[in-house]
Amino acid sequence: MKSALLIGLLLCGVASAQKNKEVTTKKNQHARTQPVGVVPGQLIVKFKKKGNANGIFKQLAKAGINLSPIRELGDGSFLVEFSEDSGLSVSVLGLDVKAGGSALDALDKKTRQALDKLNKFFDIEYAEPNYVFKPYAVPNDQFYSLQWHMPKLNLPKAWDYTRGSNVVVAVLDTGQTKHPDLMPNYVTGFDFLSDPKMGGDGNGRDNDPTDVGDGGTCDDGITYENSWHGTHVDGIIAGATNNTEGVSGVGWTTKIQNLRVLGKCGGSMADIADAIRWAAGITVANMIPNPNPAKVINMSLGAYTGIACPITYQNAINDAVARGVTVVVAAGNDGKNASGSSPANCNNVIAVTAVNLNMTRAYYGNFGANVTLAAFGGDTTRDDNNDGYGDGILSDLWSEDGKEWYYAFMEGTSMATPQVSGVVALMYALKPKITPAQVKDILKKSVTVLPSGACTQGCGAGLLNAGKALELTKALP
Ligand SMILES: [Ca+2]
Ligand SMILES: [Ca+2]
Ligand SMILES: [Ca+2]
Repeated sequence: MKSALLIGLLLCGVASAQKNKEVTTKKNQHARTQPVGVVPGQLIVKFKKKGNANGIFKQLAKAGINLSPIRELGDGSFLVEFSEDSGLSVSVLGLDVKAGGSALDALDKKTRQALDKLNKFFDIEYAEPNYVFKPYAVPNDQFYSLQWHMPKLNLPKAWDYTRGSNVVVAVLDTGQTKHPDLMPNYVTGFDFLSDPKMGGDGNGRDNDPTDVGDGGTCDDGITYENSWHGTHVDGIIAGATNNTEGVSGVGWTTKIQNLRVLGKCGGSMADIADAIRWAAGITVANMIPNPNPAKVINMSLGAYTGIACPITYQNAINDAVARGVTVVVAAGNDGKNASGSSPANCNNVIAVTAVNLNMTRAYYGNFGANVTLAAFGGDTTRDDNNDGYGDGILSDLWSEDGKEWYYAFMEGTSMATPQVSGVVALMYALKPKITPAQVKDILKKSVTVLPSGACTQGCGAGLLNAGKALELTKALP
């Protein structure tokens, strides 16, 4: 009998499972606006006296400030164009408004000086930039307001860059379900479980990645309930968004490829290694080629092995990364150093640990030098935001018997990892040629630094910052 390394789910439990119709329907947040830039080459100017605008434009020109009116606005001010020699220059996305600062502080020095000059001019009541206001893309999904992790990850800003463009994320997990808030974003997956006992679907590998449940009594003598773990992970990445139902995903049009590698009592590394390669579009023996190769692989799975990364894992991961695929893995829920947790301790991966709503390391989150960064895993025993629910991550789920779909808060590095995978998919959507090395570099550079003392044992570079990551991605050549 060959021994197989069994990989368990990094699942920390379900706190408050809610049935669809019974969840408190809080009002959605309204789209907020704030100045995010200015129209280049334009200002709004108001003169003190009405009726002599042409004369004042001429006087300004004599002083070296060439303004030409585009139109008069309703309050008697003028929208004007200025020529470059007037010393005014700003770009649309050039404003980096600091906390406590203003958009004016964020203008470049030359423009500030020119505005000051105009504002001191005797006949001018005021001159100001023509700000660009944009709605933060806030989706209309029913329970978006309970998804506290979304704004805290700066996702609305990321959605101003892209909401996805059909980038495929392969989710190596328990398989897919017919959850209505998820199905629109599926592409063809596969059932990689070669052991029919683990699969529970009467056969070995087949082309139906349906999650038939992973409950049962295992070698440890414990009887596990069906987890529907893959469904919850899928929803975090790409729950059908802006459809007025349920939750929102990190990517609005990101595609999910469910590769079923976890069944009853877990899944084997050999199956997982095959799934990693197939996801990346690499030929796998006795398998049809993947019709929709993925750019991102999400593995909210692992085990505390206490050993170095197994070679089988490392080789499969290396092959996928060599194909330009980014591999995102959970750091594990052992509350220990991730150096003993695989695949988090493999090279070439992005390993994700979990923090609470208050940005301190979650009690279960693995830590240490192998961790790349943190995202929100939450803690369902706390309610720091006083919304009446434990502070987990809200996503799609089913009742234990698989008969009723609903939405539920869960916690774990399993929930933090798909937040990173979802953002990585947005990065690929914006720059399809981005490399895994660039992805990792940008994720680390763009983090929100954790508060002092929040993770003394090491949560990597800090907390995932989606908006900043997309901004840096946009700036790539
Ligand atoms: Ca099967
Ligand atoms: Ca939805
Ligand atoms: Ca709460």
